[in-house]
This record gives sequence, C-alpha cells and structure tokens, in this order.
Amino acid sequence: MSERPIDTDRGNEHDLAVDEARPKLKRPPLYRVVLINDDYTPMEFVVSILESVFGMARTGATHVMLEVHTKGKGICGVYSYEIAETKVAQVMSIASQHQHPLLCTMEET
Ligand code: TYC
Repeated sequence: MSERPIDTDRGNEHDLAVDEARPKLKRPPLYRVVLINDDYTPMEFVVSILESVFGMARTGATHVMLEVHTKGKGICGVYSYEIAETKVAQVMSIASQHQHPLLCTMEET
C-alpha cells in the first residue's frame, strides 16, 4: 500500500508568509596580474617570464613586455584570487633568484 498524505491545510490568519530561500550567489571577483616597468630587468628576462609563468608565445610575450617598457605597466592575465596570487609569487621569486628588481602586482577588475 502506498498512500500519500492529503494536504488539508487551507491556511488562515495565523499562518506566516515564508519566502522561498533564494541563495544570494555572486561570481567570485577576478584579478589582473600586472607587470611594472623598471630600468634594470633585461627585456629577454621579462619575455621568458611571460612565456614560462603566463604561457604566452614568444610573439605575445614580446608584445606585452614592450607595452610594459613603453607605458610603465601591462597586464599579464586575469585570474581568480588564488591563481593571481600564485602567479605574482612565482614572478617575484624567479626575479629575486636572478637579483632583478622586477615588480608584479595584482588588482581587482
Ligand atoms: N625597461 C626594461 C629595460 O629597458 C625592460 C623591462 C620591461 C623591465 C618590462 C621590466 O616589467 C618590465 N631593460
């Protein structure tokens, strides 16, 4: 025997109005990873960083490096917080191992 309970509640003035729970979902913020120009880090080193850390081809890496060199800063990519943080740390670590003053930061989009 499979019986369903019959809903006999017609509601009255003591009932509470209950809104359906609607979870407030927000897309996680994104972050630009930005390279800063300086006078000392070799261009070739910056290009190799853009290839190895940001997966750019040599042509794209050269373009971004020249953008940073001429305009003062340039975007390496846009990522979630954790990925952006990791990329910044990788760049700063490789630069300091080679004693280059290269700076890399992240900014919310
Ligand atoms: N300005 C540097 C030079 O003339 C090259 C350079 C490019 C340095 C980009 C840093 O983020 C940078 N050797």
